[in-house]
Amino acid sequence: MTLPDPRAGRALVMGVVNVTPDSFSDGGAWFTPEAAVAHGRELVAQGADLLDVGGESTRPGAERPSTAEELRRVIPVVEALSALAPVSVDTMRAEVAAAALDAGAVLVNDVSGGLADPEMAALVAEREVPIVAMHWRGHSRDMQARAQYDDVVTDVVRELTERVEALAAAGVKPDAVVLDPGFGFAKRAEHNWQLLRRLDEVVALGHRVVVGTSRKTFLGAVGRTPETARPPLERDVVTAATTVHVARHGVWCVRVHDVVATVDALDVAEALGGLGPPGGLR
Ligand code: PMM
Repeated sequence: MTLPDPRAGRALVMGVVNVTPDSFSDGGAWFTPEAAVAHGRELVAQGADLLDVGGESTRPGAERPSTAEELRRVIPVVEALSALAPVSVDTMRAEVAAAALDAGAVLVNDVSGGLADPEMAALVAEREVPIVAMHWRGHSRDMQARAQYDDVVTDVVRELTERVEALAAAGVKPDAVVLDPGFGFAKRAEHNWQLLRRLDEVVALGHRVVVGTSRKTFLGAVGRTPETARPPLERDVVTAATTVHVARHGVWCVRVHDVVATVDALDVAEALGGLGPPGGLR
């Protein structure tokens, strides 16, 4: 399996397969390997272009699993799903990424952009695979304390640029670096909205861009009071509304839980006309 190229004006759909007992968005529903593989198969049938398999929950406040536990969760699922679709591995650990690449993964999705594990950049360079470098300021346990910005978009663009430079210094080619502004990671609601409004400034860096707004807390809250905020499983319609927006601003890929709603949203975005072909950005 290789990573697909999107057709002009259409973002790719990355379906989320969380093999975790405690993800905020789908709370352990696919925790056994059998359930995770069945879920991945269903997402592909619904139109996912690639599958993102992760074994560490990054919800605010989450504790980390051990490396052995993360490997145990992720590797059998990567192996099985790689026969069906291109797979990315959602991990901050080089050891897990290496084992997942051996098991068939074609993309490393590191929410820390190489910051959490000093071995990650060298691994990705050596294996010549693309890496998603997300904007990140520290582990989930206490990340919301780091949601301090002068201007969130300017600060995220600067910190992502520093990641690109650090990865390049380790030998990762610039066109192998996919950027992600990191919605919900060390960000309060207003920061996430600013990043959505000014997404063009991230796209203008000239890299492929992934966006992961799916079921995030700020979408639960939009238009509601704290008492009436939507729970995670009721956030797919508001997520799809953001998908129309980001797809029209030239993102390469959206990372989502609800593939059916996302394909619908991308049909609308495509009919409206995107602002640039995602495939042409590299
Ligand atoms: N969000 C989560 C996990 N992995 N990866 C990328 N590239 N971007 C994201 O925004 C992102 C991610 C957390 O969400 P989940 O618990 O629903 O998987």
